[in-house]
Amino acid sequence: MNRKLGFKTIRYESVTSTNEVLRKLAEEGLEPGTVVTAKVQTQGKGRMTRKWESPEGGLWMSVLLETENGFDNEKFGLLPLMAGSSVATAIIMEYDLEAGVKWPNDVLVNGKKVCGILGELLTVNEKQLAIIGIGINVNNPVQKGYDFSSVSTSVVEEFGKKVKLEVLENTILEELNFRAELLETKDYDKILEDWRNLSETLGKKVTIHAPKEKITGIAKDIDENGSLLVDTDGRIVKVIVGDCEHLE
Ligand code: BT5
Repeated sequence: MNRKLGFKTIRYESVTSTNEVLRKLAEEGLEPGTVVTAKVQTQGKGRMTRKWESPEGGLWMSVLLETENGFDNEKFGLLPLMAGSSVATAIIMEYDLEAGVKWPNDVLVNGKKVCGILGELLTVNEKQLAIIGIGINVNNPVQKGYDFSSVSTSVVEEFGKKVKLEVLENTILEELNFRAELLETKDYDKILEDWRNLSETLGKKVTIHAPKEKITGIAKDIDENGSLLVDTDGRIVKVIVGDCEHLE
């Protein structure tokens, strides 16, 4: 990694999506390590063309990541995991809240989704880059008024008062830099172990809503590429993509 993530930050009032803006800028030659933030996103993106609600008060940011020796495509699944661990750790450090990670791309506080992560790959001048999009409900309450309200939360609703977005952003970037170094040095085991320690999914009964099937069983572990290993009556099924529903 040539530059530290966050060595430069471009701040916008309002954009469609920080991931989209960062992708455009990256295609025009923006230096890896740059971060894009926006106060509001009008077309925030979730996975699989879903919408991500992004009103003022949340932390909406995207980070352009490059690895010196090229990014190993197989390890793409580690990006949301390392971003999730970074966010959960930052929330614990700053606010002492009960934060943890849910496979594959969520951060929970007190069991509810506070943050979603969207990792994307792109190639610029034959170089593989990755965009890590991080969306956190911070000073924007979400426990009323949305169709996802019953399963989501925000920092302000859990912590009881408004917090400074820059403080959270800086701590997340420090945490993300630490894990990006591990990615660079191919210290994948440490990335996995760190995620396991913060995991709220492992050991639970889950239903995975995969693109073509539904799988129910006990979430046993993650493999070396971040796929979830689910024990369905003694048979281990590997899940690469899907939504995970905690049943307990
Ligand atoms: C995610 O997708 O959780 C990835 C979200 C990534 C958002 C960041 S913000 C910065 C960057 N720029 C972008 O455009 N995106 C990234 P997924 O797991 O598919 O979850 C999407 C689902 O979460 C939606 O279908 C809703 O049900 C729910 N949802 C939408 N907005 C939410 C919010 N603000 N808080 C909690 N849940 C939300």
